[in-house]
Amino acid sequence: MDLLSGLGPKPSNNPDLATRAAMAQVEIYTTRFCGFCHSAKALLTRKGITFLEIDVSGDLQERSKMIERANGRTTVPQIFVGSTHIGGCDDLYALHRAGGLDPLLAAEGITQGGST
Ligand SMILES: N[C@@H](CCC(=O)N[C@@H](CS)C(=O)NCC(=O)O)C(=O)O
Repeated sequence: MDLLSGLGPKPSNNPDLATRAAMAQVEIYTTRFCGFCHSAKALLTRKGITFLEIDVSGDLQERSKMIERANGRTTVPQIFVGSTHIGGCDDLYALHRAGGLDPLLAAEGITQGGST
């Protein structure tokens, strides 16, 4: 007999997407073969920002959730920094060029380890 049966769900080292999203501070919705997604991820990586990537290529449910969270925007990527919706790749780079990304990361309590 399984000694753990009846004790509820077993702890998991592989949390589901909802749990990972709740833990993540930067989230980026992407599809495969998306140049804008690659560019956006490159900037985040260059800045040493850890992010959760949600690939919605074949996932209608997550894509619907993205559109809802992004106030109706349907293109990928859609990027969220903490509770703030940044928008797409162009928006991310524009924010960075305007000097607004670092203060936003700081305001959201997100640490970064890469170059600026
Ligand atoms: N200006 C947007 C352009 C994004 C864009 O056009 N993404 C393409 C994929 S690379 C897209 O979402 N196309 C429509 C679709 O796949 O539904 C940005 O910078 O994020």
